[in-house]
Amino acid sequence: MRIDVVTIFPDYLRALDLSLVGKARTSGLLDLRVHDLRDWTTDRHRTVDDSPLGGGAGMVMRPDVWGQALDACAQPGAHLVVPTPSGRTFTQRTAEALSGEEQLVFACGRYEGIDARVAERHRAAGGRVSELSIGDYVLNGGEVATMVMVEAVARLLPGVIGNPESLVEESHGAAGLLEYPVYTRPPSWDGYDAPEVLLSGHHARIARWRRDEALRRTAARRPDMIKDLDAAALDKHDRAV
Ligand code: 6GU
Repeated sequence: MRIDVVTIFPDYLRALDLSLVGKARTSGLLDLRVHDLRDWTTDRHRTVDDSPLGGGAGMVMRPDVWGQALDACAQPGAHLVVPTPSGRTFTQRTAEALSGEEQLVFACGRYEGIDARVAERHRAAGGRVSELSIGDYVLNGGEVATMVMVEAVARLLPGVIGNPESLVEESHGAAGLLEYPVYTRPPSWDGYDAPEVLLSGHHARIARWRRDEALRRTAARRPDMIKDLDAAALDKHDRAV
C-alpha cells in the first residue's frame, strides 16, 4: 500500500519511522511518503492560509496550494483522507476498509481547516474522500490524528504483524467485546495473585473465564457496545454474566 501525507509539519510524522510501521516501510510492505505542503507555494513567504470568506476568527488553508499538492501526490483513484474534528468517527471498521485501498492521501489541515472545495474537486474527479475524526475532542491539527490512523491501518496490512492470530482476539475485533485482562509470570507478585484458572491448564475453563471477563469489562466500560452484540451469537452462560 502507498500512503502520502501532506503537512506543514513533516517532522511531526517522524514517529512513523519507528516500531512496526517503520519496519513495514523498510521491508517494502508500506510505501509511506511525507511531503511539506509549502513545497507547492509560489510566493516569497510560502503562504498556505488566508482569512475566512464571510469573516470570523482564524485562518483557512488555501485551495490553490492544496490543489497543486494533491495533483502531485494523488494517483488516479487515490482515497483522500481529511482528518478533522467535524468528520465521521474513525473506527476499527474504518481502518479495515482503508487497509484495502491502493493509495491513501492524508491532507493534514491546521488553523480552521482546509477550503472545502479541495475535497469537492477530488470527489468530482471520481476520487473518494473521507473526512474523519479520531474522537470527540479538539487537536491543533491533523498530524497526530493521521499518525493514529496510519498506525491502525498499517498493522492490518498482510505481513506487518508477525503473528496474525494476535489480530483475532483483540479489543474492537470480531467478537464485538473489549479484550479480557492479561497476566504473565510470576503467578504471585508483591502479594497479588494471578487468577487460579489461568494456571489450571484447563483450556475450556480458561476460554470461558476470558469471555466472562470480556463481557463484564465491556458492560462496565462500554455499555454502548453491548447493545450492538449479535443476540444469536450469545450463549446461555453469556446471558448469565
Ligand atoms: Cl482528525 N483533527 C483535529 N484537529 N482534531 C481532532 C481530530 C482530528 N479528531 C479528533 N479531534
